[in-house]
Amino acid sequence: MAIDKKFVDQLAIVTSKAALASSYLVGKKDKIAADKAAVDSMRSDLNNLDIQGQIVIGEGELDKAPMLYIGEKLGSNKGPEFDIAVDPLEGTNFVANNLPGALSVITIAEKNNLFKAPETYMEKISARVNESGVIDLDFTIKKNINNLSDYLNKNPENLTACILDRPRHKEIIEELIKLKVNLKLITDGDVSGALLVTEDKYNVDIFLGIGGGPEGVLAAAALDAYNCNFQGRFLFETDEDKSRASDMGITDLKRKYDLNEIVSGDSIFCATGITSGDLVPGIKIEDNKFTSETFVTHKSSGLKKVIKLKQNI
Ligand code: VTB
Repeated sequence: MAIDKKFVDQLAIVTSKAALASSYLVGKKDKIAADKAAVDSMRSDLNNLDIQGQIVIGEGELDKAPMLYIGEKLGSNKGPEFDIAVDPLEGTNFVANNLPGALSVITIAEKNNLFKAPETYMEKISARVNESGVIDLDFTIKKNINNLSDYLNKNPENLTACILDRPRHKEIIEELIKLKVNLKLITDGDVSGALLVTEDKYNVDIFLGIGGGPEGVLAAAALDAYNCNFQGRFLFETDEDKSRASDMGITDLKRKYDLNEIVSGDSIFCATGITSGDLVPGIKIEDNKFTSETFVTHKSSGLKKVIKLKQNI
């Protein structure tokens, strides 16, 4: 069943207000306070919606996170049942250090349609490709680039790959340089990184590398609305990761998931800019009003746009 479009506007207000709350802490060098401001705002606003929501991706387990913990029920307990994934402040470093690209993010899907991702790393790949077999986590970097180059009818020299700038990506980055692919190295924020493949204007053809698993699930819903390809494979390294995975019912720890195994059915994605970044501009405050810009998608209605709102503080 389709999710009512009214929730797009309601959720864009929720992420806008969380972004505003966090924006007061831009440049204060305090990641925890910036995150807490966004979490508190998001939680109280989600509780005011007429939904029966449950957090499937949040701030962690109950013993570690007092709010927006996995399993927490949200909403007035009237209305449709939703799985909710949140990253109230995606890019805590960006807010703490007053750098571009911080977002406040929510994804919702109908109950039991969002993957309950553990908080581990995930190997990811995405591109604006509408058929399978072009990009694949099991292909070499060379094969992915050559396939994409054929598919998009662009030489590798004219392709741009976005990847988190981390030592763990040394080999991938060296291979991309060898293939003459242009790099877009990001210091953080791979929800935005993955979404830069959605439109030509962002000038990114492929996103790849290892980032957070929860961030992968959040981005998957928006990529689904754009009919982009995405694959993710969780990396369970420690014994604790492995036992958490089995508690969540994951038996094959090396399994590669396609987009529609991560998010299925209808979904809504909202990401409001806190500091201005590639995807959306940040919060602007003037007198007693604030302006927010939110990247939204709604799978069933085909909605994909940036919603600009001016609200009273
Ligand atoms: C990843 C990425 C996020 O933090 O989780 C990253 O998905 C942490 O990676 O978007 P490292 O452990 O390598 O620093 C973000 O960049 C921001 O939360």
